[in-house]
Amino acid sequence: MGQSFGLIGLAVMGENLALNVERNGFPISVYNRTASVTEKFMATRAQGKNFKATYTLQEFVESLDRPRKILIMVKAGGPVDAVIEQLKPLLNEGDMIIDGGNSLYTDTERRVKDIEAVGLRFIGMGVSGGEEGALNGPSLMPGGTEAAYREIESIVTKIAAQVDDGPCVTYIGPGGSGHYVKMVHNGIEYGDMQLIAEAYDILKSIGELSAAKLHEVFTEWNTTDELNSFLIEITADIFKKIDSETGQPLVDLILDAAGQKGTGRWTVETALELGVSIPTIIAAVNARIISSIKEERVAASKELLGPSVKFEGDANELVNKVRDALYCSKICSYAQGMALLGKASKEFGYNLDLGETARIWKGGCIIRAGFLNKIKHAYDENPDLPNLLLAPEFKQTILDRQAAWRDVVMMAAQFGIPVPAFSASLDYFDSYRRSVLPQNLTQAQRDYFGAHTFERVDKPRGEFSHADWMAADERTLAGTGS
Ligand code: NBP
Repeated sequence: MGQSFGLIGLAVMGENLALNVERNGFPISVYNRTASVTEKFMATRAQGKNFKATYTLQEFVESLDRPRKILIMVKAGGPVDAVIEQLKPLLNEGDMIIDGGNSLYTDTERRVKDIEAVGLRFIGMGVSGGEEGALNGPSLMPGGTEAAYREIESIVTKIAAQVDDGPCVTYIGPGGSGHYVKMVHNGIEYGDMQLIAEAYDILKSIGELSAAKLHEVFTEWNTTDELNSFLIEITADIFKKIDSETGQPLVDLILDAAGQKGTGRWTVETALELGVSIPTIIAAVNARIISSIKEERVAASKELLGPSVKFEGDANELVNKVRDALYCSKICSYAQGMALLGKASKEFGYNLDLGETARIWKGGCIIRAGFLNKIKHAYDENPDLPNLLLAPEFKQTILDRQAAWRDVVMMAAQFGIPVPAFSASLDYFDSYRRSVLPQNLTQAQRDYFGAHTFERVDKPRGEFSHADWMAADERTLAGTGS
């Protein structure tokens, strides 16, 4: 008997997932390109456990029971293709490769086709939860051929995070759907993080709340049904961390320049390609981009002065308004992410179950939150829901709190504090709820300069008109003047 599972790539994620698989009773072989990494792992965290270390891919493959199940956790992009190409000649029909990295979904589509064409099987599996999730139970988003998924179901349901209504894993759908859903999950994560950052900025820069007070506020928010979540919890923790060198709150010493890696940008790109509006997530990616030009901002801050206003309101009232604005904005952000998944599902034939998608994010992953129960419930009640804003769970809440949300966005503008994701969310809400938008004028301009034609409100949809905008007939303003 060989090992029932194999894992390639012993960096942060691979090492912790390997320990998780072993702890759940599956004998596992491991391989890493650089042998010293494997040696170190075996001498430390893997010591005394049911691991087989291998030092060539040949040895690795031969150590596994057939059909083989091999999880690769290497850097996304070229390294994944490199490992697949090296593995392919060593494998037998029916063997399965699972890519657990943050691969671009179009790469996964290609790999599923290429690999299945030679009689092997391939699963593209999004893994969320970072180091801690990988070790103790991540949220897993596997996509590919369903029969292939069923063969690893008993393993992935054990290693995933467990919540009240089951393990945080489900068969997502065909092709690159698992990585698509993981990408949008990360886009939503960008949105959540930016919204929290803006709430912090308003409370600190307008309300002048200290780190200790911010710790209290976020701790209290984390007890609420609406905001209770991993990200609010770690934010509360962050505010209480004191730097041992200086005695100051550590958060105040951290440089305000954030990076943005593949998945946030990819979410924006796919949304633009599919024509789905995700302004909050776009704002979150943009906010990181502008934060990264720190030196330029410091120079500009000396020349471009904003308003000089002093806050004279009640700090507790401000805290409550910001909480409401955060929650309303968060609903809008998820509405955008879920709308994107809905459109991709139709466009790419993924046949996604949006309620089940929300359920598997309830544990293990970075966006885990009590709030996801409401989303699951909304889709269980109406799988064809056009937008989360219309779900009974969210509609009344937003209507009840919109005044506070508007106050916060107005106040931020008065004080010169940027709140790109709060205001993008509010714009999304106002655009979605208005039956008339000014794009009649846009269409008129397009027809004027480019003869693009337009539809009319007094004629059936699909019937296109064109006007001769330059002709001065009696119906133009100039013609009706006298
Ligand atoms: P990294 O993304 O840093 O990748 C390092 C691993 O890739 C090492 O094992 C390295 O081997 C291996 N590797 C590289 Br680089 N090029 C290779 C090649 N040509 N052939 C074989 N192996 C190669 O690791 P990670 O942070 O553990 O992430 C793994 C995947 O999981 C990534 O796709 C990542 O985006 C995703 N992910 C990460 C997190 C997180 O919190 N870190 C969360 C969720 C998903 P070596 O030791 O020989 O250099």
